[in-house]
This record gives sequence, C-alpha cells and structure tokens, in this order.
Amino acid sequence: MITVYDHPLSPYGQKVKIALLEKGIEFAATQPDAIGSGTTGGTFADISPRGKVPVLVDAGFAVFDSTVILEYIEDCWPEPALLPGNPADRARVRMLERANGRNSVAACLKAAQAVGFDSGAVSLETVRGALEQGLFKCGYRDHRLEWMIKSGGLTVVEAGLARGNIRFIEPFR
Ligand SMILES: N[C@@H](CCC(=O)N[C@@H](CS)C(=O)NCC(=O)O)C(=O)O
Repeated sequence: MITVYDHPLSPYGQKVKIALLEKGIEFAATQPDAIGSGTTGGTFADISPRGKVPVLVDAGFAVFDSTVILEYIEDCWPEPALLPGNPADRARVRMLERANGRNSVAACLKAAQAVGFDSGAVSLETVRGALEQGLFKCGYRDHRLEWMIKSGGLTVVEAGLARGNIRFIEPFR
C-alpha cells in the first residue's frame, strides 16, 4: 500500500493524489500532526527533511517534493502515461495547473471541501486566528521574503519575528 502524507488544502498534495487516481493506484492519505507549525516531529520529520507535505511512501521508501514524486510515480507505473510522447505536448501538460473535468480532480476537491474549503469554514480569518495562537507559523522561503520586502510588507515580517509567528526554512536534517 502506498501512503501519501498530505493535507487536503495543499496544492502540492493534490498534484500527487490526482496522478495516483489517474493511474488507478490505491493509496492511503494521512495528515502529519501540526503541519505548518514548524514543529512536526516523529516519523514524518525523518521522511520529510523540510517538514512539508506531500511525501509518498512506497514499501518503506519515502519520496518528498511533489515534482519528484510525480516523476517517481511515472517511473514506477508508466501506464497510463500522464505525459504524451511529443516534447511540445509534454511541455503543454507540464504547464497545466488544473483540469477540472477529471474525476481525479473532483475527488481531491471533495476532500478539500470536507475540511471546509469553499464553505467559509476555512477563511483568511481562520488562518489569522491560527497564526495568532501560534498554531500556524508562516514559513518564509527566500522568494517569499523578497516578495514581502518588495511589496512593502517589511513591517509585517518584523512584527512576525517579534511575535514568533513566522519562521524560516530549517536546513535539511
Ligand atoms: N516544493 C514542495 C512544496 C511543498 C509545500 O510547500 N507544502 C506546504 C503545504 S502546501 C507545507 O507542507 N507547508 C508546511 C510547512 O511549511 O511547515 C513540493 O512541491 O512538494
């Protein structure tokens, strides 16, 4: 059995589940504890050096990063192929972000709706509340930090540093 560590609201997790569903590969999806808090530990910390979802575990072998996972899936289960043979068509597929007509996409959307996405239960206010309680700490990668500074959000970063509700990416363990 394949296990996918993910979160129903993670776009990267959707990529992986959509590929597995398209290929008809059975999997169990599970959510690591405290995702987004910067304090995920245990088995998940061992298999996800940056503490991020998704991670795919296949017979004890763990692969992280959605793009690497998609390549692994394609290598292990080449049929039905998710990429066409022609380079231009392959590039076109790689540029696609959503394909709402597919059952696989609908299944992932349903899982996201089950946790409140689209219903108002998951809103910016919810995220703000989680940030204020320290349950979620906004993670800044280099380009996010650059964007905050360029868009005039330096004071937001400073306030986050003072309140301890932002964090930077830890080096690989
Ligand atoms: N490059 C990664 C990005 C994954 C990522 O940013 N995942 C987010 C959820 S959408 C996450 O796990 N964040 C938790 C954290 O930063 O602690 C991929 O494509 O898999």
